[in-house]
Amino acid sequence: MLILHDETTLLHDTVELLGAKLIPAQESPARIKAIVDAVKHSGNHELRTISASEEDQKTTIALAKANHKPEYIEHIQNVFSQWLKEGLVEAHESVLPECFRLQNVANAKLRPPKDIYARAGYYAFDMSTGISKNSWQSIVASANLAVQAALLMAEAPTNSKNPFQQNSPKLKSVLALCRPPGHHCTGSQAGGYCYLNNIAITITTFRQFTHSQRLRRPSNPNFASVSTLKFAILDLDFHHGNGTQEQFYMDPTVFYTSIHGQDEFPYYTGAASEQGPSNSPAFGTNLNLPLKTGSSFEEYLAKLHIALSAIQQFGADHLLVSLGFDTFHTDPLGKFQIETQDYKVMAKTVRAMLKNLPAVILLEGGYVVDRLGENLLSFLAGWEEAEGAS
Ligand code: SP5
Ligand code: ZN
Repeated sequence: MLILHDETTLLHDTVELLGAKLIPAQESPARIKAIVDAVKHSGNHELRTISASEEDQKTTIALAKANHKPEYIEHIQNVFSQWLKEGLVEAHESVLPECFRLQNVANAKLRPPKDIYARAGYYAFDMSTGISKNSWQSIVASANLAVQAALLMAEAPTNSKNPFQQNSPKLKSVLALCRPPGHHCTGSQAGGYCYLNNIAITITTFRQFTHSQRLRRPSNPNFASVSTLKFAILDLDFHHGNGTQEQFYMDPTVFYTSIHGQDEFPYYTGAASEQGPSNSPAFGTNLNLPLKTGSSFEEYLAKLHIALSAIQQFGADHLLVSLGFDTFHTDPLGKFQIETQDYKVMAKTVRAMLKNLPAVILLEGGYVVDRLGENLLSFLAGWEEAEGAS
């Protein structure tokens, strides 16, 4: 498997309020280090370590604006230095919110508070999503990995007349080691360790690329057929991807399905009744499969089959996987009975049922640092077994 990584994703280092304790965030740089070490040690995969150029960063931020409000992006980018300047935070500390959005009957239209200290609460929905000195660099590097993954897939030779390209095998799948993760943040609120929605940015990149290609080469017959791309998102993180669901809830061209802990974080979303807006073409393009905490892998697989059949029925052009390892049986934030060897079966099941769909896999959660490497390798072994080595 081609695996994309950027060392800048390791800079983000923050705190979270868990229960009543302020602790170093469980979403830590050590997670990625552990995965990278395991991948290198295995020798079975192509690890490509990249570094976002200034141009890449600009492009990524421009693409992110299709999914996030510009003032939210500006806030995430600048709040740390603003707080530092005002003496509200020290260089080694993190911005954390104090007072959240409060919808009220007298003032139906919400506006960001003037107070810079209070504004952190306007642009967040929890206290697991601190912003440290270098967070912004990691956030952009993470989203850029998603952008680069999409570009690689979009550029993979298809029916090219170029003989050199015809000989190179078509890229079927790519994994991006995104950190911080993305599936919880909405268009204007960070949460659940997420700041920019990497999956949404991948989809924007595919669309943008296809669009610009069409403009540049309007006579190319291939582009007419891909101009209305359909995407399927399979969310395998233990938590419901509320942010991703929200981004595409009204969009009939994007199918979102998630298997997640029932009544777990983020608590207010993830019910099976959330199927898309009724009386709309997008109705039925959202499929939530909540699973009771403590469920076995067999129970998980039954839900996975439902998700995969639904994706087959939808008929997507691209598969996007939100991959979390917080489904692991000892995860501090997850509560399923899934073990290392099960990830192989899980991935094989996915790839066997969706064999021909070009796939972008993005890392989300997973907090048992010293088991992350073997869990990922197990997943990749199953994926590649079903895909057939190439
Ligand atoms: C990407 C991802 O996996 N984000 C998950 C963030 C979950 N954070 C909140 C978990 C709340 C757990 N509550 C524990 C209460 C004290 N034991
Ligand atoms: Zn999670």
